[in-house]
Amino acid sequence: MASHAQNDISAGFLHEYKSFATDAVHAGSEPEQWNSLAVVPPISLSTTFKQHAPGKHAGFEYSRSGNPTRNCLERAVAALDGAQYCLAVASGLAATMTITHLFKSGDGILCMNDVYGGTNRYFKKIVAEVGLDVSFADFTKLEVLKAALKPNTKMVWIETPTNPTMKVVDIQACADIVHEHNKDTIVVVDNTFMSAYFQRPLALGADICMYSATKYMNGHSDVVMGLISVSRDDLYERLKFLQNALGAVPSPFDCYMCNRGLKTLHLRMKQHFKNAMAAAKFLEADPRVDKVIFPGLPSHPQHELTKRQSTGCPGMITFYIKGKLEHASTFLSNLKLFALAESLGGYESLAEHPAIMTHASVCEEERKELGINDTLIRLSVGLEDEDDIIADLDQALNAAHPKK
Ligand code: P1T
Repeated sequence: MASHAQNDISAGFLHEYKSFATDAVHAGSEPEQWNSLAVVPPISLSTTFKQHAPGKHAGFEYSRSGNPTRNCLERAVAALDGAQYCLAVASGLAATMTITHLFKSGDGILCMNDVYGGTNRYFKKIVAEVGLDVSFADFTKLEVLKAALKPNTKMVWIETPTNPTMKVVDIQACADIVHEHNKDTIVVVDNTFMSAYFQRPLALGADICMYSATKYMNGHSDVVMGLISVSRDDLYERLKFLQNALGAVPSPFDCYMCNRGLKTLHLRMKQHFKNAMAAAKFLEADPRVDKVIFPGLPSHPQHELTKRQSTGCPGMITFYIKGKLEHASTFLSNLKLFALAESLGGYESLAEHPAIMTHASVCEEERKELGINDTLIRLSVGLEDEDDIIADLDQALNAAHPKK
């Protein structure tokens, strides 16, 4: 794929996926699907659908198994992921749960060692307890992944960039290794941080791409949802069965909202990238900061890989503030524009303390190993003016480290 011109922050990254903006605006929302020719998909609240004769219906029976508004969203996301199919579920964790129900007791699940705290908790405290063989490894080292694969490994779970330490995993290289080990082992990529705009895991050899759509895909911090994209017919059929049989489905209203959010995904992500790049450069040059981790910076250990497999970077930055917990706390308590809150990927800037907040459920020893310590701060850089974002970071750093 071609690269961008050198003066653009996207220089060297993959080129934007073809017709992405057009698909974001139109895919799944064709007016011709409605008798009314509604240009904006209606919110279809009916839980049930009339049948002409038993088993003879117009495509919908009962809203858990299928809903017209959900159908619009699912078709839109499939187009944006370059996938054949998508399934919407009630949350990111509901997507993780639905996918994990493809497997049974005794099957092996191998997960990237740094993942969202709730994913770690689900695999360790629920999946492992019901007899699946759960293990974790650092996939940034391909030889570690290779050594960790076992004869019973049925699913490999990649998150990239990882939450919160922003490690970047080579999706294509991992998929090749896993499928060489066993072509039937399912490679899943949690694409929450990147969104469909910046990364297409299915094109890089993954079998399933999933999201917490609560983040960038919806983008407005007003919906909790999960999405699962897939192109293999057999996997889709089984996951569709599970979507209905497990029942963790989203409401039609939330589907409408998420679909609405998708219309501007490309515009939002470009601005997140621009603002985050400016904030990351500011933090990296600041003596009150020990280290900045942002895959868009040349200092990131997998910067070149990020450019090879992504079209850009989202608004996620983590950094280590100089000092101790009290400095991180003072910084976070003094932010004015950034809200101190969990979650990410909305239009508004958020900041949080992973060790105390999003990753509190990860055991202390593991957190230490991963670098989730008292001075680690995670930012979700929003869509405000770049100068205001930087001014807020600067004044909060001043509060933590007053000039003598
Ligand atoms: O919150 P939910 O929609 O269930 O999604 C879970 C989830 C899955 N994967 C990733 C990479 C995530 O970041 C999350 C949720 N994360 C947060 C709430 C957070 O603040 O990191």
